[in-house]
Amino acid sequence: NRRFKLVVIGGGAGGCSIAAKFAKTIGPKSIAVIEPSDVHYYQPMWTLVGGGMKSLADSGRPMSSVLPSSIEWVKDQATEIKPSKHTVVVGTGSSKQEIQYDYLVIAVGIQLQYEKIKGLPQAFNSPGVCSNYSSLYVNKTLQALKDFNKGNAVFTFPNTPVKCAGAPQKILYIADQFLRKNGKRDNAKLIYNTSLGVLFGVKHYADSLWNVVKSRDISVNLRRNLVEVNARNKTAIFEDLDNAGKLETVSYEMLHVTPPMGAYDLIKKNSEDIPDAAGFVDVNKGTLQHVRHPNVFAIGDCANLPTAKTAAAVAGENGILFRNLTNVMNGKEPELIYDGYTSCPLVTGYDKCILAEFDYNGQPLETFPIDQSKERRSMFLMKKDVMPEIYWNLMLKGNWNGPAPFRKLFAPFK
Ligand code: FAD
Ligand code: UQ1
Repeated sequence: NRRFKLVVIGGGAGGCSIAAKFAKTIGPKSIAVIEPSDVHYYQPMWTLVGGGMKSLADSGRPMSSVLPSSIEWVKDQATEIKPSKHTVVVGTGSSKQEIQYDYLVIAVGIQLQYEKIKGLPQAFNSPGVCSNYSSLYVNKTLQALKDFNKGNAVFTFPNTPVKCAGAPQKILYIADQFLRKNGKRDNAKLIYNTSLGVLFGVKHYADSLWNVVKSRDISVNLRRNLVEVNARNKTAIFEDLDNAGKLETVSYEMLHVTPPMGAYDLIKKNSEDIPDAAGFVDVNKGTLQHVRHPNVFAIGDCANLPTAKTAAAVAGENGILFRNLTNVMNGKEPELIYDGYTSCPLVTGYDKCILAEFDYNGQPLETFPIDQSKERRSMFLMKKDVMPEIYWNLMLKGNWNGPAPFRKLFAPFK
């Protein structure tokens, strides 16, 4: 059995950046990161991979190259958290081991649940069915666009919490532009079926997106939830969430699936007293500290923070968690309060983007002194070329707490 001052579960956006911050203060030897994957993916790039603007290889780096050097990398899955014993169980069967912590940061992200839709994941073996949400299926998106001749291109949004709530419709707009460029748009009907009752949760941006939808001749159906994919006859079956039991069958030439998502069993089932009723880590919305276990914090998609789950939110949470946990390590109380900052670069084509940024109250919290609800090339270039640099070179090294300093800098020009 081994003991570390700080154990971090997950080496994704949140885990990696938090480990990097603490490596500089408490020293790398006091830190263990539990992470089974060989590759760390910058998932926000997958929207661009699906549209053929970047490659899957561009989005990944070896995990060993992004975790801070000299920390202990436990290359396995965490399978149980025992907060009363300050212990994380790692692995199963004969490879099972226990790791003890003084302080714990949970950063495991959110689980994709394709299997909750009848016919998936098997239908991914058939042409036309794709999903930007997984490294396994993202390359099928560009292929489906290239293969498209005529018919329906259908895009879905599930009836669960998701990460990056804008991504399901970014690929819709990219597909529209791809088909126009290739002279196939007249033969295509673009359909966006979303479980939500709105196009986007923040009205300021939803208004703009409705204009995009109208000007591009896209059909949007609200409150439609994908329940089955029948690859043999190329149909997708949706339930009408406002008419229980009513199903609609839509034939597709291309189908982009955003999978249902949910808390990992590690949190939901296998870690006593860690989850809330919905299965996410039960933390204080302001301090990110667990509401019952003061030496446990969570960051990112696995936390029950009522904001849109994004890497931008992780950036905003980063500095808050670091300061507050540092205080706790020093026998003090948490002091910084997270405002729910999150951002979603709503890519609407091959050269434009609406940069949504907002807080817990759904109030726009924009960085730049321009109207970000407009489609802009500058914001597209920011998303495509600047954000990856910020992510790899600053954020994962513990040096990016989100754009708040720039917002303050630009405030006088608003
Ligand atoms: P992740 O980065 O997903 O990392 C979780 C890590 O935990 C993984 O490495 C995983 O292997 C590990 N893990 C899981 N279970 C265990 C376990 N039991 N034990 C140990 N380790 C475990 N965000 C934006 O800000 N802007 C965007 O434009 C954007 N676009 C997106 C587009 C797509 C298609 C997708 C899929 C996501 C997008 N996001 C975007 C969201 C962003 O990628 C996530 O919100 C962000 O990665 C969350 O960070 P995280 O650390 O919580 O989880
Ligand atoms: C951001 O900070 C961030 O985290 C690294 C993202 O994730 C990829 C984003 O998409 C965005 C938009 C931000 C916010 C940054 C700026 C400069 C507005």
